[in-house]
Amino acid sequence: MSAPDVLPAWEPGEGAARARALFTEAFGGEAAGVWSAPGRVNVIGEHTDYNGGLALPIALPHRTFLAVRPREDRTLRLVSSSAHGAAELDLDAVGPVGSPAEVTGWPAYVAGVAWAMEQPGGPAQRRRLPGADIAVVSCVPSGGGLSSSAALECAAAIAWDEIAGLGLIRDAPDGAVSPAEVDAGRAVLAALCVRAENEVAGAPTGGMDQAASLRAHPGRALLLDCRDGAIEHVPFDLAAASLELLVIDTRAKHSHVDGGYGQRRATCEEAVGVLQVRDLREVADDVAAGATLEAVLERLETEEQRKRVRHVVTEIQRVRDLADLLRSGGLTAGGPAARAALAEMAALLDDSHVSMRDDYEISCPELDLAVSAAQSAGAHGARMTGGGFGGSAIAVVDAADAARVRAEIARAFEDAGFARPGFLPAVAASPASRAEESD
Ligand code: GAF
Repeated sequence: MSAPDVLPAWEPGEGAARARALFTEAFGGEAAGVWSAPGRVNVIGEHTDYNGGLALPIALPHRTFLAVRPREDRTLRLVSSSAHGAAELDLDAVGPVGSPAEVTGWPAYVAGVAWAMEQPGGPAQRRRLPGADIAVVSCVPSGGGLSSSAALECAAAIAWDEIAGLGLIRDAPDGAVSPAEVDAGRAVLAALCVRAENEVAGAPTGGMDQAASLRAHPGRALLLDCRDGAIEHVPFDLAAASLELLVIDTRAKHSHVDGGYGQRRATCEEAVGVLQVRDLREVADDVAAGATLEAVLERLETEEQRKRVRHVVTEIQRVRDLADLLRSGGLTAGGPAARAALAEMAALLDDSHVSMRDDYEISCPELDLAVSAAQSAGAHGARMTGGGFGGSAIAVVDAADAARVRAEIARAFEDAGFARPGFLPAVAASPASRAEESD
């Protein structure tokens, strides 16, 4: 067997240089600037976002770069280095799914952001955005469950913010972890990107991915309260505990425009109606305060509702538990305390996978194999991550052992006759920003 496919993030400066080169080749002349946004990997808290719950993603070092030059008119010309190709559209002819101005395919993620910004109440409602020529390059695997769509939207959002002088992106004082006045503008842009994805691209997703891409902080996981949008940056430095977060792209493709994601969301909404609660977060909070989950489940009408609710409620608690563990610093305490913390983290990740496989029913053979092969190879916990039905899994491994674990997972995939998986070394990286030549 040849060496496993490791998919590193681009070197500093490489993404911006590639985007500028593609821009010049496609449009001639120079881009006015390059803006970039990361993909994300969720550490824990899956399908909790649209239930008002908690999630704990990190921004990946893998980013999407947009080289942009504003235009005098309202034309949007897009070119991508991937197989997605090129597109040209008119910003005055962009509308929601089902309208005569529906936009299909990947351009919807870029044009949709402009559309959302110009809607009533949006930051560009009065001063409409200029058209633009945009060249897109990315090292976020597409269809890998690592939010390549959110990276595209968020990079477009910060580019338009600066080009049109909307003033939502502000610099943080050096070293400060996302002061409220800086985060507020980013939260507004994240909400606009969600609107673009839901209404123009037609994917009924929650808001975790856009929050991670715009509001994350390096070296921290983003504890996101999806009910009120509050965030906390929780320390997430596995290297300090000689650990590594391995992301395994199973290469089983997924899409949230397909029905499975929307069906899960609809069943949660049904359950909310039956239970007469504001959202499933309310149930999770009641259970955390001492109510019995079984008693709640008995009130539901179908076994499907029971399984989906059990996943969401227990998953929200797992997010709380993992955030507590990370805050406690137990992983780096050394000796028995560190071993206990590691065992607790492993149990939370493993339980999360079982819950998604058996109760939420969003796993697939490739994801299950990635998880079981990682566990057999000695991982300290593994789970599928993201929306499911394909995409990626994560495993926490001893850093010194990462190459062996990758090889064992790759061998298991080969033995099963699956496509070769890709492996992404993941650390908690920076949120969306203007890309300097060194980024
Ligand atoms: C996808 C969605 F886009 C997110 O909003 C979230 O629901 C996730 O699946 C599951 O946790 O990434």
